[in-house]
Amino acid sequence: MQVKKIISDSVTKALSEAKEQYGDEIILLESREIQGETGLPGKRRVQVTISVNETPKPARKWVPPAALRDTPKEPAAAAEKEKKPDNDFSRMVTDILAKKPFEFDQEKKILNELTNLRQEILQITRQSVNPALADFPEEYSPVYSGLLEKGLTPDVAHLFIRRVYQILQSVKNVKPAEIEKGVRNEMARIFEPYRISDTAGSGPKIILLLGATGVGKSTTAMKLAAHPELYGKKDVVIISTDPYGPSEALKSFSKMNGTTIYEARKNDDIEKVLEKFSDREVIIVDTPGQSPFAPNHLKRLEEYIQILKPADIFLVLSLNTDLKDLFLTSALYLLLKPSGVIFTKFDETSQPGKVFAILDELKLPVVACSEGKRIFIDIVPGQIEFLYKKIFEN
Ligand SMILES: Nc1nc2c(ncn2[C@@H]2O[C@H](COP(=O)(O)OP(=O)(O)O)[C@@H](O)[C@H]2O)c(=O)[nH]1
Ligand SMILES: [Mg+2]
Repeated sequence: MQVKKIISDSVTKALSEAKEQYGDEIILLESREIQGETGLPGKRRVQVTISVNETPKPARKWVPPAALRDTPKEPAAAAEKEKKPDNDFSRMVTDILAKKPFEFDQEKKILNELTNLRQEILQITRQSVNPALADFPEEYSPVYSGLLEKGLTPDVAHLFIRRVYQILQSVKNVKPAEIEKGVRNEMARIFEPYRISDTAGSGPKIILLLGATGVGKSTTAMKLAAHPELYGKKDVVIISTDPYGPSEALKSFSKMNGTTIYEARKNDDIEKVLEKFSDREVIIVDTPGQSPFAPNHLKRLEEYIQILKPADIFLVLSLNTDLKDLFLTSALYLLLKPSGVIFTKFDETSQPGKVFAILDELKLPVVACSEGKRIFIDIVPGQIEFLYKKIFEN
């Protein structure tokens, strides 16, 4: 990414010029009025700072290393097997279960939860979209169908409607609004907002962000550091552990917001963090993007956890991900015992109701919900009202 500045008569004009020049992928980092740029006193001009995605270089065709080129060919079937990634998540979870020792109670509990989770995943996969409607009356069906359309899984939607029916069954001619109100109450029972604790006096509070590549961890780190109801009023340092160094977006955020960004690519650098920033209030550690299934990824993160002993570990989940993958990713990251969850990319899903299926499984409090790229705007602290809006209002 690169940072560019564009001057024009208005923010809208500057942004449309920017889009013309750099395409739709631009991110607005800052806008401000400037004076005197045209030499005409009093003429109002606006300068926008944007970050721009560099055009991706065309991928080079992969050529096997010389040493391998002349080796005799493997039988076709074996070669095919070698190539295929193991995507069978049931097998993957089984593998994790097999690898982890059952020595500690806590570990055991998590692994048992994983086993249950696996059953749940299988159930969801098998479930046809033909719900068992028989055990609530017809007038509940429109609300039930509405929930399915918004991405609630049939079992969670069914659970909500069943409970509402139990409460309202003595009411004659129950209105959709009453059913909806009941469903809202049920949603609030599953959705636990994370409470930001006071950090005063007890040394820096260390927060580690976990999540798959591209889910929005770095963006979330900035959003957490900027939002006044999250950590915006605290003295925050963001630790970038990305092997490629902090992104341009992080650097310009640092300039704009005054937040310190510290680069820690190796474990040695991580060890220095505690000493170097012992006087700060909050240290947000942005972990490197990698597939959660990559070998050693969890091990690496475990090392960070051992060194930093974070007070909080927040799992970042992007809602534009398929529900099965969300479950599987969450199952893996559960091994690192997260203490809260952050949902991103609400603006990129038509199925926000997925959140309830995940929360029903993870039982983690919601720290924040994110719905766009704009650091200072597109985040709200975990509040059920945000979900009500997404599900019941268009
Ligand atoms: N639409 C949308 N984009 C987001 C959101 N959060 C992050 N992004 C974008 O997703 C991309 C990857 O984000 P990044 O923070 O680098 O992900 P990371 O790999 O997890 O650190 C960037 O282009 C972000 O601007 C969000 O809530 N909505
Ligand atoms: Mg990142």
